[in-house]
Amino acid sequence: MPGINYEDFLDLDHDPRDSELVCTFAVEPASDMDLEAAAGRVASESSNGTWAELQVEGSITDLSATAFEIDEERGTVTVAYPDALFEAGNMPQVLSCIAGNILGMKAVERIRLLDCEWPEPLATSFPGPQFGTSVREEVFGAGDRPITATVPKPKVGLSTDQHAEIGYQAWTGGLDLLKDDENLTDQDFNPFRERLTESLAQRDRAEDETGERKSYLVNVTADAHRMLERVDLVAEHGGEYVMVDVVTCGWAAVQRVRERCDEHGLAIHAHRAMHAAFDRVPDHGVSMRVLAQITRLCGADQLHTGTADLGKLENEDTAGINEWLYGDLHGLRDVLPVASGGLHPGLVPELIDRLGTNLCIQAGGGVHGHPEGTHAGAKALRAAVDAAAAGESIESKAEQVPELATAVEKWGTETPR
Ligand code: CAP
Ligand code: MG
Repeated sequence: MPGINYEDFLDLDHDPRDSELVCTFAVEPASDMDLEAAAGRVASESSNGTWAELQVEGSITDLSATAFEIDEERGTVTVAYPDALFEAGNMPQVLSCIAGNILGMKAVERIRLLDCEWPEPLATSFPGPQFGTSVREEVFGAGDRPITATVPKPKVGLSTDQHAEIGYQAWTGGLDLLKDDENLTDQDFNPFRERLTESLAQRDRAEDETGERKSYLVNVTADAHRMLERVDLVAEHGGEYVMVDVVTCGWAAVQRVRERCDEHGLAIHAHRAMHAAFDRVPDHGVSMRVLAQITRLCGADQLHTGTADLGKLENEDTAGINEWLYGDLHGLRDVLPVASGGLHPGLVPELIDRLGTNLCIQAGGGVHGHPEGTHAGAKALRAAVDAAAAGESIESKAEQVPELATAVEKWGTETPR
């Protein structure tokens, strides 16, 4: 019977079973409570306990979580959850346990879900990515260089023809991927179906002219039913990818899209707009590390994880998250990290020094803001990536590629804000 005493959810001698999900929380207890008392409440409220005495007839399945590690110095609590608490393959239900009511409970002033260790039964109940980092080779034949992407700017407002023309200029300038921006979906000025067909037509033209593989990250973000219709359209018109704003869409919708993409063999590019609502305040919420884990389990192939603080947006441990995304997860495929946000050619050498080449590098303003326009901006970014991947200095490359010299002259190695 679930303990009505929070102490029933605390056992510092507990040794988690291999089948248990282990979650680490940063916890600041309420002023009238110590960390141990808060720990019992966190384990209780996130599994099967409550505050009131319960009169329950007969036996019930014991699904109680156990707070088994308390680190007073770090201010962390580690909790083990029995496998039977979770519905296999149901990410919303898992999050309703480990990132649900406890984030608002009065027993804590602040609480942040820092990290999860996913046990095999639960992890493998999710599909994971279909391609992961293999897209670099399987889709683009990019060898060991990072693949490159650009998003038309202004982020919304361009017509379909302007959008597709920018794509042509970027692809023929040497970039691999054209990406929709996170808030471009199906608006009157640039409808989804027309943008898809016109951009793919320009993609085909650019492939013919360059002899290189090119692709398009069209944003299918919408309600789940409409997203599936858009995924089908992408497949029908010969696309290789769909882009999903995974946080604003919700994990249930992401799981449905992943199933549909499996049927069509389409890769998923995950944009993380709204993640900062959960992960920016350092001592409360859900870490980007955990959001990346959820995204991998639900099956995205590529995920924005930041620029290791080189770009315009706040980042959390980009390199550490990327390492986790590459690492083994009970045989599930890995994920290709996407570095984006304020990047331009002058930042590429330092970016690759910090994050390596198993990466997608995306630049919007850093391509279209080039003094000679998109095509030159694309040439500059591609040249900077080729040089860094080959261990050549950007200065030496800039002597061969004048567009790169212009970009470096304009932006240097500054981080835009
Ligand atoms: C980048 C971007 C991306 C951000 C998302 C933007 O444009 O298109 O959405 O990179 O942030 O709208 O800002 P720029 P993150 O290249 O012009 O900055 O990658 O951190 O999720
Ligand atoms: Mg954007």
